[in-house]
Amino acid sequence: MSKLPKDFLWGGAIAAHQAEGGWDKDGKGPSVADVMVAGGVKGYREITDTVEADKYYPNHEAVDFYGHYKEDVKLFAEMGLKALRTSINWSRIFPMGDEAEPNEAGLQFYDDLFDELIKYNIEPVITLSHFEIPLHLAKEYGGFRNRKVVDFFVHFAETVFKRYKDKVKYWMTFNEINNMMDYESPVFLWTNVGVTIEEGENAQEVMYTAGHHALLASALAVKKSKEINPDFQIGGMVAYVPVYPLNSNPNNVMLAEEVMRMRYFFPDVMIRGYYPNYALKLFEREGLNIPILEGDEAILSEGTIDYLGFSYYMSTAVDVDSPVSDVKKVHGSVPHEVDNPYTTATDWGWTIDPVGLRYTLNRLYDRYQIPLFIVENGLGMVDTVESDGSIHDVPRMQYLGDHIEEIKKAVNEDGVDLIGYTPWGIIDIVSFTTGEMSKRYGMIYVDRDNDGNGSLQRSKKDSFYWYKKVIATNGEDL
Ligand code: BGP
Repeated sequence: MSKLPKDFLWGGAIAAHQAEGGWDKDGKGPSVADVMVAGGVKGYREITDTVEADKYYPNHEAVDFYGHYKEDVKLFAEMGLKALRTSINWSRIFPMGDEAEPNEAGLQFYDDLFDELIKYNIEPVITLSHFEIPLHLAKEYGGFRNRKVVDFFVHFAETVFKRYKDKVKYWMTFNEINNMMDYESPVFLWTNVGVTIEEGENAQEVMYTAGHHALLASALAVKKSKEINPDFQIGGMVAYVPVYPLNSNPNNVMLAEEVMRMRYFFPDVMIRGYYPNYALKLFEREGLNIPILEGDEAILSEGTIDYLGFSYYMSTAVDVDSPVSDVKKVHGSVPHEVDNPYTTATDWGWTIDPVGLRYTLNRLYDRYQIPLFIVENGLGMVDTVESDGSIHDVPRMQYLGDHIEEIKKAVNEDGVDLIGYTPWGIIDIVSFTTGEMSKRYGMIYVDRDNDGNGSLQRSKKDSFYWYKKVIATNGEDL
């Protein structure tokens, strides 16, 4: 079987708020992530709107990538990474979010990080907003429900595009921009667009309003980027959880298609440059008053993205004959969601479905015909440190190997145009949904527990050596 392209970007992914720590260091302001306490083992974390002295906030120190980045980048280079995906912590650059002038110390940190990566020929792949909106923008402006925040985002984007125009080629605007469509789970609206729903508000209308403003912000940032460096590649990023009909009942096939709009709506607008009819019909049917102003359509059509990044962890299934479940499954409340008897699941209930990744690559490439980038995929699991310090994370290597096999089929047999693969949590970091450290994704172990105890010492898991070999053989030796 033919190999993956020789310039395939094998990498790893983290996010500022889950890795850096230094939450208030060198002028950084609080972000929406800094007021989220842990949710307890396998529990969804709660959001508060301030930092309370007697509570533990996992993201405040995280795994101190802020202080350890040189050591960590050296380890990434030893693995042979060709790319590292991370985010620029917005509130490190603009502590309140609405300032005119940026925080130079924040800009300097990312200059130093990118220089370290480039020293080892590791391509930075940078997300502008990975759940790190300045807390001030959320509390004082209401986040992206307020159109003013569009301008603050574009100012942030322009500032970092100009500062790093010769160091960063690949960018993404909003991480998992579609998470907000699960607006019944406060954590997703809060982290995606800094929005909370007030008593008596129409949550769907607020969500689509904030979503429209985020789409405008993304499009304006894309257009601005090309004025700064026409070689920039600006992507969007969506959480993609394919929805299967449980059986061949045509009503299940149609239900799955309708639920898939939770994955398609945002990329449809970001790639095609206009609202799909199914959304306009929904607004009309539900009487949603979305502030799409004169000139917005031109903004959207002139700021379409160059590639689509996406996260893939799991798939799910629906059956119209099962009750409409109001139990929140992960990554999106799906009506009539049922377990798929043909897939297994992780200890956190995320289904394990490698074939679903090939299916996803085909669905997205057929729909959009633009380059794709798998910027998150991985297995959250509990790792055991043996008495000799070794960590035999066989399930993680199995999971990743099975998914890479499907990636190779999608590229070599189906002809999907795929830029690269950056498995999530290349180093152990704080879980986004639960705030735990025990839900580990990394190939590098970090001595840190759910309560913030530990030396932060890094050590290599078996998967560190395994992935090094995978990259060296361009995915041939799994
Ligand atoms: C995605 C986020 C990532 C990451 C991942 C794993 O939704 O984009 O930030 O956290 O989920 O989720 P968790 O860390 O909760 O296991």
